[in-house]
Amino acid sequence: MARLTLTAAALLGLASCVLGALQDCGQARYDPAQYVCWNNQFLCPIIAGEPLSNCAGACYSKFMYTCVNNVLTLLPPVTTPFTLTVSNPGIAIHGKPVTASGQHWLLNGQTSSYCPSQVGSACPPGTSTVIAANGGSAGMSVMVPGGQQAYLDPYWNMAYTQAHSAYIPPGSTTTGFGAYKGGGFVNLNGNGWGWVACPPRASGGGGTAWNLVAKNETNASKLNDCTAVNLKINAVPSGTFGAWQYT
Ligand SMILES: *[C@@H]1O[C@H](CO)[C@@H](O)[C@H](O)[C@H]1NC(C)=O
Ligand SMILES: CC(=O)N[C@H]1CO[C@H](CO)[C@@H](O)[C@@H]1O
Repeated sequence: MARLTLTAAALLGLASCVLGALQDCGQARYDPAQYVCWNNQFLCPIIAGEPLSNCAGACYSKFMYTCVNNVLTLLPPVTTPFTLTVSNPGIAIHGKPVTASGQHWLLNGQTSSYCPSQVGSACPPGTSTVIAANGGSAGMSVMVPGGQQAYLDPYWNMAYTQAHSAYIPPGSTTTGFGAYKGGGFVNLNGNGWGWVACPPRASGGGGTAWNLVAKNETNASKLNDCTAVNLKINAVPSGTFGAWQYT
């Protein structure tokens, strides 16, 4: 009997503890770890660490939209080159840069670039990864003739072409990227599953760089150890080149 009573008390304690974590939003109860309540009326989910904003009852991401006179409005396209930083306050690489290396965009890595000796001091520093976007496509902001196009490779990692080559593997995706002024770099392919950051593998030769993958319906279940992130656009002046070429 004493034992039963204890168990009941423990269960009650547990129940009130779980309920205690919930909060009220008007008539609804919600978990503040997963939702934000606007005006004690509207619930919006927290996605990639961003509590979505509310525009007259519609939830939106500030990486893509703004709210003008209660109308949800797409941010304008960014017209200058930009760098990107990871945004998700819940993970260690929040605020760290997207870095070009090995013909891929990595997160929190070292930018890899090359400057031919005959160009020498005319080369940009090559230490930061500068990107440019236009009309749904994107490329590296480089001086090398022909440029370096950016694309989603067949595994939905962000990649870029080698200098002096236009080769892109079959099955890659070269369009469908949104780059929003004051917002983010968004993958509009595959129904908006967004970007994920995958931590370095212990067996992957060390290093602090995380991998960037575009999530979609097919690969979502294989990306369980990865965390949703936004890529924040940091505009740089028109005409800024990040490197002669990225390697
Ligand atoms: C999702 O990504 C995988 C690569 O990870 C790709 O093979 C597949 O075609 C993509 N699915 C869609 C619907 O685009
Ligand atoms: C079906 C498919 O291509 N799945 C891929 C999803 O993404 C992970 C991580 O990059 C790959 O390992 C899977 O092969």
